[in-house]
Amino acid sequence: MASAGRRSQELWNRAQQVIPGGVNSPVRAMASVGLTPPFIKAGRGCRIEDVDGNRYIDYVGSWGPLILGHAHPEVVAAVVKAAERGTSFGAPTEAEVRLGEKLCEIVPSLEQVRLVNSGTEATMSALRLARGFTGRDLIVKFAGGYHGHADGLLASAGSGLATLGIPSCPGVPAAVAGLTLILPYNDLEAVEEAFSRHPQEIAAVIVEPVAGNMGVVEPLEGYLAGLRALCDSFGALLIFDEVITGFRVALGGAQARYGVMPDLTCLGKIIGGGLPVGAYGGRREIMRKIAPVGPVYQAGTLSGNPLATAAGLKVLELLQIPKVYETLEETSARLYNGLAKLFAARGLPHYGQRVGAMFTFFCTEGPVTDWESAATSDTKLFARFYQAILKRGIYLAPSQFEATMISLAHDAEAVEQTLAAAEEALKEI
Ligand code: HOZ
Repeated sequence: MASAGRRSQELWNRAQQVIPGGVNSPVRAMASVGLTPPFIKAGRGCRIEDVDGNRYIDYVGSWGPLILGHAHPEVVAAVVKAAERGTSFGAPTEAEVRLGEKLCEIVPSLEQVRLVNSGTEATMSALRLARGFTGRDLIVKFAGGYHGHADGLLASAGSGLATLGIPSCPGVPAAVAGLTLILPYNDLEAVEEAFSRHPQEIAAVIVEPVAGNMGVVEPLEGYLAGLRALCDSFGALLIFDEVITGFRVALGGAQARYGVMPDLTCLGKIIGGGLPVGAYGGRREIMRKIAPVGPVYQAGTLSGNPLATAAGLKVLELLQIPKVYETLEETSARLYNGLAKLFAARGLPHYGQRVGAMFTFFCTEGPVTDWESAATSDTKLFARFYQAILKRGIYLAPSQFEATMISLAHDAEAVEQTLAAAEEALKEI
Protein backbone atom coordinates (compact mmCIF):
# COMPACT_ATOMS: atom_id res chain seq x y z
CA MET A 1 0.00 0.00 0.00
CA ALA A 2 1.21 3.48 -0.82
CA SER A 3 1.29 5.64 2.27
CA ALA A 4 -1.58 7.90 3.30
CA GLY A 5 -1.12 10.93 5.56
CA ARG A 6 -0.75 10.23 9.26
CA ARG A 7 -4.23 11.40 10.24
CA SER A 8 -5.89 9.55 7.35
CA GLN A 9 -4.00 6.40 8.31
CA GLU A 10 -5.18 6.71 11.92
CA LEU A 11 -8.79 7.16 10.84
CA TRP A 12 -8.42 4.24 8.43
CA ASN A 13 -7.22 2.00 11.24
CA ARG A 14 -10.15 3.03 13.43
CA ALA A 15 -12.59 2.67 10.53
CA GLN A 16 -11.50 -0.94 9.98
CA GLN A 17 -12.71 -1.77 13.47
CA VAL A 18 -16.26 -0.50 13.16
CA ILE A 19 -17.11 -0.23 9.45
CA PRO A 20 -16.79 -3.24 7.12
CA GLY A 21 -13.68 -2.64 5.03
CA GLY A 22 -13.46 0.82 6.57
CA VAL A 23 -15.92 2.36 4.12
CA ASN A 24 -19.64 2.86 3.68
CA SER A 25 -19.48 2.14 -0.05
CA PRO A 26 -16.89 -0.29 -1.44
CA VAL A 27 -15.05 1.62 -4.21
CA ARG A 28 -14.05 4.32 -1.73
CA ALA A 29 -11.62 1.87 -0.11
CA MET A 30 -9.27 2.43 -3.08
CA ALA A 31 -8.28 -1.25 -2.92
CA SER A 32 -8.06 -1.66 -6.69
CA VAL A 33 -5.51 1.15 -6.95
CA GLY A 34 -3.50 -0.12 -4.00
CA LEU A 35 -3.96 2.89 -1.73
CA THR A 36 -5.24 3.82 1.67
CA PRO A 37 -7.87 6.48 0.98
CA PRO A 38 -7.33 10.03 2.16
CA PHE A 39 -10.10 11.08 4.55
CA ILE A 40 -11.76 14.21 3.24
CA LYS A 41 -12.34 17.14 5.54
CA ALA A 42 -13.80 19.84 3.30
CA GLY A 43 -14.48 20.88 -0.26
CA ARG A 44 -15.04 24.15 -2.05
CA GLY A 45 -15.57 24.52 -5.78
CA CYS A 46 -13.51 21.88 -7.59
CA ARG A 47 -11.05 21.45 -4.72
CA ILE A 48 -11.11 19.20 -1.67
CA GLU A 49 -8.82 18.95 1.33
CA ASP A 50 -8.01 15.87 3.38
CA VAL A 51 -7.50 15.63 7.14
CA ASP A 52 -3.73 15.91 6.70
CA GLY A 53 -4.05 19.22 4.86
CA ASN A 54 -3.36 17.79 1.37
CA ARG A 55 -5.35 19.56 -1.34
CA TYR A 56 -6.70 17.95 -4.49
CA ILE A 57 -8.60 18.94 -7.60
CA ASP A 58 -11.61 16.66 -7.40
CA TYR A 59 -12.98 14.77 -10.41
CA VAL A 60 -15.22 12.44 -8.41
CA GLY A 61 -17.71 15.12 -7.42
CA SER A 62 -19.32 12.73 -4.94
CA TRP A 63 -19.70 10.31 -7.90
CA GLY A 64 -21.74 12.74 -9.95
CA PRO A 65 -24.06 14.98 -7.94
CA LEU A 66 -21.73 17.97 -7.62
CA ILE A 67 -22.05 19.47 -11.08
CA LEU A 68 -21.75 22.92 -9.50
CA GLY A 69 -18.76 21.93 -7.37
CA HIS A 70 -18.50 21.57 -3.60
CA ALA A 71 -20.36 23.80 -1.17
CA HIS A 72 -21.82 26.07 -3.83
CA PRO A 73 -22.84 29.14 -1.77
CA GLU A 74 -26.36 29.34 -3.22
CA VAL A 75 -27.02 25.64 -2.67
CA VAL A 76 -25.67 25.80 0.87
CA ALA A 77 -27.86 28.85 1.59
CA ALA A 78 -30.95 27.06 0.22
CA VAL A 79 -30.27 24.01 2.40
CA VAL A 80 -29.64 26.09 5.53
CA LYS A 81 -32.82 28.08 4.96
CA ALA A 82 -34.81 24.89 4.52
CA ALA A 83 -33.23 23.28 7.61
CA GLU A 84 -34.21 26.25 9.71
CA ARG A 85 -37.83 25.56 8.86
CA GLY A 86 -37.61 21.86 9.74
CA THR A 87 -35.72 18.92 8.27
CA SER A 88 -38.54 16.47 7.66
CA PHE A 89 -42.30 16.36 8.07
CA GLY A 90 -43.35 13.10 6.44
CA ALA A 91 -46.14 15.18 4.95
CA PRO A 92 -46.59 16.96 1.62
CA THR A 93 -44.61 20.18 1.08
CA GLU A 94 -44.61 22.84 -1.62
CA ALA A 95 -40.96 22.21 -2.54
CA GLU A 96 -41.79 18.63 -3.60
CA VAL A 97 -44.41 19.93 -5.99
CA ARG A 98 -42.01 22.49 -7.39
CA LEU A 99 -39.25 19.90 -7.85
CA GLY A 100 -41.71 17.51 -9.51
CA GLU A 101 -42.84 20.28 -11.85
CA LYS A 102 -39.26 21.24 -12.65
CA LEU A 103 -38.25 17.63 -13.43
CA CYS A 104 -41.27 17.14 -15.69
CA GLU A 105 -40.50 20.44 -17.42
CA ILE A 106 -36.85 19.56 -18.12
CA VAL A 107 -36.74 15.79 -18.70
CA PRO A 108 -38.59 15.23 -22.00
CA SER A 109 -40.31 11.90 -21.26
CA LEU A 110 -41.53 12.67 -17.72
CA GLU A 111 -45.23 13.29 -17.18
CA GLN A 112 -45.21 12.30 -13.52
CA VAL A 113 -42.43 11.63 -11.06
CA ARG A 114 -42.07 10.10 -7.61
CA LEU A 115 -39.22 11.21 -5.32
CA VAL A 116 -37.26 8.61 -3.35
CA ASN A 117 -33.98 8.68 -1.43
CA SER A 118 -31.35 7.13 -3.70
CA GLY A 119 -30.69 5.88 -7.20
CA THR A 120 -30.97 2.31 -5.92
CA GLU A 121 -34.47 3.01 -4.65
CA ALA A 122 -35.37 4.63 -7.96
CA THR A 123 -34.35 1.65 -10.12
CA MET A 124 -35.79 -0.90 -7.68
CA SER A 125 -39.13 0.92 -7.64
CA ALA A 126 -39.17 1.48 -11.41
CA LEU A 127 -38.70 -2.25 -11.98
CA ARG A 128 -41.48 -3.13 -9.57
CA LEU A 129 -43.71 -0.67 -11.39
CA ALA A 130 -42.77 -2.10 -14.79
CA ARG A 131 -43.63 -5.58 -13.56
CA GLY A 132 -46.88 -4.37 -12.01
CA PHE A 133 -47.84 -2.53 -15.18
CA THR A 134 -47.02 -5.29 -17.66
CA GLY A 135 -47.90 -8.29 -15.48
CA ARG A 136 -44.57 -9.85 -16.51
CA ASP A 137 -41.58 -10.95 -14.42
CA LEU A 138 -38.39 -10.94 -16.50
CA ILE A 139 -36.12 -7.98 -16.88
CA VAL A 140 -33.20 -7.39 -19.20
CA LYS A 141 -30.06 -5.64 -18.01
CA PHE A 142 -26.67 -5.31 -19.64
CA ALA A 143 -23.33 -6.67 -18.48
CA GLY A 144 -21.29 -3.88 -16.92
CA GLY A 145 -24.41 -1.82 -16.29
CA TYR A 146 -24.91 -0.81 -12.69
CA HIS A 147 -28.29 0.23 -11.38
CA GLY A 148 -27.72 0.25 -7.65
CA HIS A 149 -27.63 -2.70 -5.33
CA ALA A 150 -31.15 -4.13 -5.37
CA ASP A 151 -31.46 -7.92 -5.67
CA GLY A 152 -31.75 -8.89 -9.28
CA LEU A 153 -29.61 -6.01 -10.51
CA LEU A 154 -26.32 -7.20 -9.10
CA ALA A 155 -25.40 -9.89 -11.62
CA SER A 156 -22.59 -8.91 -14.01
CA ALA A 157 -22.86 -5.39 -12.65
CA GLY A 158 -20.42 -2.56 -13.22
CA SER A 159 -19.08 -0.01 -10.73
CA GLY A 160 -17.88 -1.55 -7.45
CA LEU A 161 -18.65 -5.12 -8.46
CA ALA A 162 -16.62 -4.76 -11.65
CA THR A 163 -13.84 -3.04 -9.73
CA LEU A 164 -13.70 -5.80 -7.12
CA GLY A 165 -14.29 -8.61 -9.62
CA ILE A 166 -17.54 -9.82 -8.02
CA PRO A 167 -19.51 -11.51 -10.83
CA SER A 168 -22.65 -12.23 -8.82
CA CYS A 169 -23.58 -11.48 -5.27
CA PRO A 170 -24.14 -14.08 -2.53
CA GLY A 171 -27.38 -13.29 -0.72
CA VAL A 172 -29.35 -12.79 -3.90
CA PRO A 173 -31.69 -15.81 -4.13
CA ALA A 174 -31.23 -17.81 -7.33
CA ALA A 175 -34.94 -17.46 -7.96
CA VAL A 176 -34.58 -13.67 -8.02
CA ALA A 177 -31.38 -13.66 -10.09
CA GLY A 178 -33.10 -16.02 -12.53
CA LEU A 179 -35.56 -13.29 -13.42
CA THR A 180 -32.78 -11.09 -14.82
CA LEU A 181 -31.47 -11.71 -18.31
CA ILE A 182 -27.94 -10.36 -18.75
CA LEU A 183 -27.02 -9.31 -22.26
CA PRO A 184 -24.03 -7.51 -23.79
CA TYR A 185 -24.41 -3.72 -24.05
CA ASN A 186 -24.55 -2.20 -27.53
CA ASP A 187 -25.69 -5.48 -29.10
CA LEU A 188 -29.21 -5.22 -30.49
CA GLU A 189 -29.20 -8.73 -31.90
CA ALA A 190 -28.79 -10.15 -28.41
CA VAL A 191 -31.85 -8.20 -27.27
CA GLU A 192 -33.85 -9.32 -30.27
CA GLU A 193 -32.94 -12.91 -29.56
CA ALA A 194 -33.96 -12.58 -25.88
CA PHE A 195 -37.32 -11.19 -26.93
CA SER A 196 -37.86 -14.00 -29.40
CA ARG A 197 -37.13 -16.54 -26.69
CA HIS A 198 -39.43 -14.78 -24.19
CA PRO A 199 -41.93 -12.81 -26.28
CA GLN A 200 -44.53 -12.42 -23.53
CA GLU A 201 -42.38 -12.50 -20.40
CA ILE A 202 -40.05 -9.50 -20.44
CA ALA A 203 -41.43 -6.65 -18.37
CA ALA A 204 -38.64 -4.17 -19.01
CA VAL A 205 -35.24 -3.45 -20.46
CA ILE A 206 -33.20 -1.29 -18.10
CA VAL A 207 -30.18 0.51 -19.50
CA GLU A 208 -27.79 3.31 -18.69
CA PRO A 209 -28.28 5.18 -21.99
CA VAL A 210 -24.62 6.15 -21.78
CA ALA A 211 -22.88 3.53 -19.69
CA GLY A 212 -21.10 5.19 -16.79
CA ASN A 213 -20.33 2.32 -14.46
CA MET A 214 -18.04 0.24 -16.68
CA GLY A 215 -16.26 3.46 -17.44
CA VAL A 216 -17.98 5.75 -19.93
CA VAL A 217 -19.20 3.85 -23.00
CA GLU A 218 -21.34 5.64 -25.54
CA PRO A 219 -24.30 3.90 -27.17
CA LEU A 220 -23.55 2.98 -30.78
CA GLU A 221 -25.48 4.82 -33.47
CA GLY A 222 -29.07 3.52 -33.50
CA TYR A 223 -28.69 1.40 -30.36
CA LEU A 224 -31.10 3.31 -28.12
CA ALA A 225 -33.64 3.71 -30.93
CA GLY A 226 -33.30 -0.02 -31.59
CA LEU A 227 -34.04 -0.81 -27.93
CA ARG A 228 -37.08 1.47 -28.14
CA ALA A 229 -38.39 -0.31 -31.23
CA LEU A 230 -37.87 -3.79 -29.75
CA CYS A 231 -39.61 -2.87 -26.49
CA ASP A 232 -42.52 -1.49 -28.50
CA SER A 233 -42.79 -4.61 -30.66
CA PHE A 234 -42.84 -6.92 -27.66
CA GLY A 235 -44.88 -4.83 -25.23
CA ALA A 236 -42.05 -4.29 -22.73
CA LEU A 237 -41.14 -1.03 -21.03
CA LEU A 238 -37.87 0.74 -21.74
CA ILE A 239 -36.26 2.15 -18.59
CA PHE A 240 -33.42 4.65 -18.82
CA ASP A 241 -31.28 4.75 -15.72
CA GLU A 242 -30.23 8.39 -15.92
CA VAL A 243 -28.95 8.58 -12.36
CA ILE A 244 -25.54 9.56 -13.74
CA THR A 245 -26.43 10.96 -17.18
CA GLY A 246 -29.40 13.07 -16.07
CA PHE A 247 -28.47 16.79 -16.23
CA ARG A 248 -24.89 15.76 -17.04
CA VAL A 249 -24.73 14.76 -20.71
CA ALA A 250 -27.35 17.45 -21.48
CA LEU A 251 -29.84 19.40 -19.39
CA GLY A 252 -32.57 16.90 -20.35
CA GLY A 253 -30.23 13.93 -19.95
CA ALA A 254 -29.33 11.28 -22.50
CA GLN A 255 -32.92 11.08 -23.73
CA ALA A 256 -32.68 14.72 -24.83
CA ARG A 257 -29.18 14.27 -26.26
CA TYR A 258 -30.06 11.19 -28.36
CA GLY A 259 -33.75 11.93 -28.94
CA VAL A 260 -35.00 8.55 -27.72
CA MET A 261 -37.80 8.50 -25.15
CA PRO A 262 -37.99 5.79 -22.50
CA ASP A 263 -41.21 4.75 -20.76
CA LEU A 264 -39.65 5.23 -17.34
CA THR A 265 -36.63 7.26 -16.22
CA CYS A 266 -34.60 6.84 -13.03
CA LEU A 267 -32.87 9.88 -11.62
CA GLY A 268 -30.67 10.71 -8.63
CA LYS A 269 -27.37 12.45 -7.88
CA ILE A 270 -27.61 15.94 -9.49
CA ILE A 271 -31.30 16.39 -8.63
CA GLY A 272 -30.35 16.35 -4.94
CA GLY A 273 -27.32 18.62 -5.24
CA GLY A 274 -25.26 16.34 -2.97
CA LEU A 275 -28.06 15.35 -0.59
CA PRO A 276 -29.59 11.86 -0.66
CA VAL A 277 -32.25 11.71 -3.34
CA GLY A 278 -33.62 9.67 -6.20
CA ALA A 279 -36.64 9.80 -8.47
CA TYR A 280 -38.46 7.69 -11.00
CA GLY A 281 -41.04 8.85 -13.44
CA GLY A 282 -42.53 8.49 -16.84
CA ARG A 283 -45.79 8.26 -18.68
CA ARG A 284 -48.88 9.15 -16.64
CA GLU A 285 -50.61 5.93 -17.67
CA ILE A 286 -47.80 3.90 -16.07
CA MET A 287 -47.26 6.12 -13.04
CA ARG A 288 -50.96 5.83 -12.20
CA LYS A 289 -50.29 2.25 -11.10
CA ILE A 290 -48.37 3.49 -8.05
CA ALA A 291 -50.07 3.63 -4.64
CA PRO A 292 -52.15 5.43 -3.50
CA VAL A 293 -53.73 5.68 -6.98
CA GLY A 294 -52.84 2.14 -8.03
CA PRO A 295 -51.79 -1.09 -6.35
CA VAL A 296 -47.97 -0.99 -6.84
CA TYR A 297 -46.69 -0.09 -3.39
CA GLN A 298 -43.67 2.09 -2.68
CA ALA A 299 -43.16 4.53 0.20
CA GLY A 300 -40.50 6.34 2.27
CA THR A 301 -40.33 8.37 5.47
CA LEU A 302 -37.73 10.79 4.14
CA SER A 303 -38.88 10.82 0.49
CA GLY A 304 -39.07 14.35 -0.87
CA ASN A 305 -37.50 15.71 2.30
CA PRO A 306 -37.08 19.48 2.54
CA LEU A 307 -33.27 19.55 2.49
CA ALA A 308 -32.84 17.44 -0.64
CA THR A 309 -35.65 19.20 -2.46
CA ALA A 310 -34.24 22.65 -1.59
CA ALA A 311 -30.79 21.67 -2.83
CA GLY A 312 -32.19 20.03 -5.95
CA LEU A 313 -34.36 23.00 -6.87
CA LYS A 314 -31.45 25.41 -6.52
CA VAL A 315 -29.11 23.23 -8.59
CA LEU A 316 -31.67 22.85 -11.38
CA GLU A 317 -32.34 26.59 -11.35
CA LEU A 318 -28.62 27.29 -11.79
CA LEU A 319 -28.31 24.68 -14.52
CA GLN A 320 -31.00 26.44 -16.54
CA ILE A 321 -28.89 29.58 -16.89
CA PRO A 322 -28.08 30.01 -20.59
CA LYS A 323 -24.68 28.71 -21.79
CA VAL A 324 -24.09 26.51 -18.76
CA TYR A 325 -23.89 23.34 -20.85
CA GLU A 326 -21.65 25.03 -23.43
CA THR A 327 -19.25 25.87 -20.59
CA LEU A 328 -19.33 22.31 -19.27
CA GLU A 329 -18.77 20.93 -22.76
CA GLU A 330 -15.79 23.24 -23.36
CA THR A 331 -14.13 22.42 -20.03
CA SER A 332 -14.70 18.71 -20.46
CA ALA A 333 -13.38 18.74 -24.05
CA ARG A 334 -10.30 20.79 -23.14
CA LEU A 335 -9.30 18.40 -20.38
CA TYR A 336 -10.18 15.27 -22.33
CA ASN A 337 -8.31 16.35 -25.47
CA GLY A 338 -5.31 17.43 -23.43
CA LEU A 339 -5.16 14.07 -21.66
CA ALA A 340 -5.59 12.18 -24.94
CA LYS A 341 -2.55 14.00 -26.35
CA LEU A 342 -0.49 13.20 -23.28
CA PHE A 343 -1.39 9.49 -23.36
CA ALA A 344 -0.62 9.34 -27.09
CA ALA A 345 2.71 11.16 -26.71
CA ARG A 346 3.76 8.66 -24.05
CA GLY A 347 2.76 5.73 -26.30
CA LEU A 348 0.62 4.06 -23.62
CA PRO A 349 -2.42 1.95 -24.54
CA HIS A 350 -5.47 4.13 -24.10
CA TYR A 351 -8.96 4.43 -25.44
CA GLY A 352 -10.97 7.43 -24.33
CA GLN A 353 -14.68 8.05 -24.46
CA ARG A 354 -16.36 11.29 -23.52
CA VAL A 355 -20.00 12.28 -23.49
CA GLY A 356 -20.66 15.80 -22.23
CA ALA A 357 -19.29 16.31 -18.74
CA MET A 358 -18.11 12.74 -18.15
CA PHE A 359 -15.31 10.66 -19.61
CA THR A 360 -13.05 7.66 -19.12
CA PHE A 361 -9.65 6.73 -20.47
CA PHE A 362 -9.43 2.95 -20.61
CA CYS A 363 -5.91 1.53 -20.46
CA THR A 364 -6.44 -0.58 -23.57
CA GLU A 365 -6.10 -0.08 -27.31
CA GLY A 366 -9.89 -0.43 -27.65
CA PRO A 367 -12.34 0.03 -29.16
CA VAL A 368 -14.46 -0.22 -26.03
CA THR A 369 -18.12 -0.80 -26.77
CA ASP A 370 -19.26 -3.10 -23.96
CA TRP A 371 -18.14 -4.73 -20.73
CA GLU A 372 -16.08 -7.42 -22.46
CA SER A 373 -13.98 -4.83 -24.25
CA ALA A 374 -13.81 -2.50 -21.22
CA ALA A 375 -12.48 -5.43 -19.20
CA THR A 376 -9.44 -5.75 -21.50
CA SER A 377 -8.08 -2.65 -19.74
CA ASP A 378 -4.77 -2.98 -17.99
CA THR A 379 -5.98 -2.21 -14.46
CA LYS A 380 -2.43 -2.44 -13.07
CA LEU A 381 -1.33 0.33 -15.42
CA PHE A 382 -4.38 2.35 -14.39
CA ALA A 383 -3.45 1.86 -10.72
CA ARG A 384 0.10 3.12 -11.37
CA PHE A 385 -1.25 6.18 -13.16
CA TYR A 386 -3.76 6.72 -10.37
CA GLN A 387 -1.11 6.67 -7.66
CA ALA A 388 1.19 8.94 -9.60
CA ILE A 389 -1.47 11.56 -10.28
CA LEU A 390 -3.05 11.44 -6.80
CA LYS A 391 0.23 12.36 -5.19
CA ARG A 392 0.33 15.35 -7.56
CA GLY A 393 -2.99 16.57 -6.19
CA ILE A 394 -5.48 15.17 -8.68
CA TYR A 395 -8.30 13.11 -7.20
CA LEU A 396 -9.85 10.80 -9.81
CA ALA A 397 -12.36 8.01 -9.25
CA PRO A 398 -10.24 5.18 -7.83
CA SER A 399 -11.27 2.63 -10.43
CA GLN A 400 -10.76 2.05 -14.14
CA PHE A 401 -14.48 1.40 -14.43
CA GLU A 402 -15.87 4.73 -13.26
CA ALA A 403 -16.30 8.13 -14.85
CA THR A 404 -14.31 11.33 -14.51
CA MET A 405 -16.87 13.98 -13.57
CA ILE A 406 -16.49 17.55 -14.75
CA SER A 407 -18.23 20.37 -12.91
CA LEU A 408 -18.84 24.03 -13.57
CA ALA A 409 -16.33 24.74 -10.82
CA HIS A 410 -13.46 23.32 -12.90
CA ASP A 411 -11.96 26.48 -14.31
CA ALA A 412 -9.12 26.97 -16.81
CA GLU A 413 -6.55 27.02 -13.99
CA ALA A 414 -7.76 23.67 -12.65
CA VAL A 415 -7.62 22.14 -16.13
CA GLU A 416 -4.08 23.41 -16.73
CA GLN A 417 -2.95 22.19 -13.32
CA THR A 418 -4.48 18.78 -14.01
CA LEU A 419 -2.78 18.46 -17.39
CA ALA A 420 0.58 19.43 -15.91
CA ALA A 421 0.13 16.83 -13.16
CA ALA A 422 -0.92 14.19 -15.69
CA GLU A 423 2.17 14.87 -17.80
CA GLU A 424 4.42 14.34 -14.80
CA ALA A 425 2.48 11.28 -13.67
CA LEU A 426 2.71 9.69 -17.11
CA LYS A 427 6.46 10.26 -17.16
CA GLU A 428 6.76 8.47 -13.83
CA ILE A 429 4.89 5.27 -14.76
N1 HOZ B 1 -21.84 3.51 -6.99
C1 HOZ B 1 -20.94 4.61 -6.98
C2 HOZ B 1 -20.06 4.62 -8.17
N2 HOZ B 1 -20.68 4.48 -9.43
C3 HOZ B 1 -20.09 4.65 -5.75
C4 HOZ B 1 -20.74 5.42 -4.70
C5 HOZ B 1 -19.83 5.78 -3.52
O1 HOZ B 1 -18.91 5.07 -3.19
O2 HOZ B 1 -20.07 6.80 -2.93
